[in-house]
Amino acid sequence: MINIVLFGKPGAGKGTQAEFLKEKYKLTHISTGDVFRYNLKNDTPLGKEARVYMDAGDLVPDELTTKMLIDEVNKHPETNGILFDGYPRTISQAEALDAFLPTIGSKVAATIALEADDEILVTRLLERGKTSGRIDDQDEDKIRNRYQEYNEKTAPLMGYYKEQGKFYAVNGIGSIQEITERLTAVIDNL
Ligand code: B4P
Repeated sequence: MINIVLFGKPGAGKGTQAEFLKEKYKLTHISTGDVFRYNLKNDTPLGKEARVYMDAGDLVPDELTTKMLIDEVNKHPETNGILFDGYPRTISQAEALDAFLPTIGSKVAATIALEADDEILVTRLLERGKTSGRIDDQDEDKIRNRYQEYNEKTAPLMGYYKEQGKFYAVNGIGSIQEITERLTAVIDNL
């Protein structure tokens, strides 16, 4: 199993790139944002709990997110590997993943960050907000709050994975295809 964590600020292109990488490497793509949005749409108990955080641009509490993530991974026992998109987003989530994966005989192979400037990303998200229907993409204050959450809670993960010798960064600005090529160059050398 080769497990890859796609890392980056909101709107960095994790979901966009995951669509290509999952095909190329035959990986199971798990986007915590997508799983939450599915639950929101279907008004499940999990969706009801997550909605208030997501709509405000806050992170959903770790315990709820990690339980959901583990349930998703356990749905794919035969997989070649998992492409984690949007998880972990806190040190506590990273520790939970490092505790869980060995229980299924696995580990994180690499964490790859898509790097991009905040101002470009805010513009991307506002643009997506015109058509996505996502409340968290439609209001600049909520978008800025997502960057604050990232800086406080998610950015420290870079140090966490650097200490493990598993951190790689690629330039997230360019055409979608150029960025896919940068990511595959990293994965092919793992
Ligand atoms: P996510 O769904 O993970 O969303 P994201 O940060 O918006 O996006 P991503 O980086 O995947 O960007 P995308 O490819 O779509 O999270 C949403 C919320 O869910 C969080 O705020 C939180 O509340 C909750 N949540 C999720 N995971 C959690 C966790 N682990 N813990 C706690 N809470 C959690 O790209 C964005 C836009 O840019 C698109 O419109 C795309 O078309 C465009 N784009 C992409 N690449 C481009 C390029 N190269 N050039 C130009 N535009 C590009």
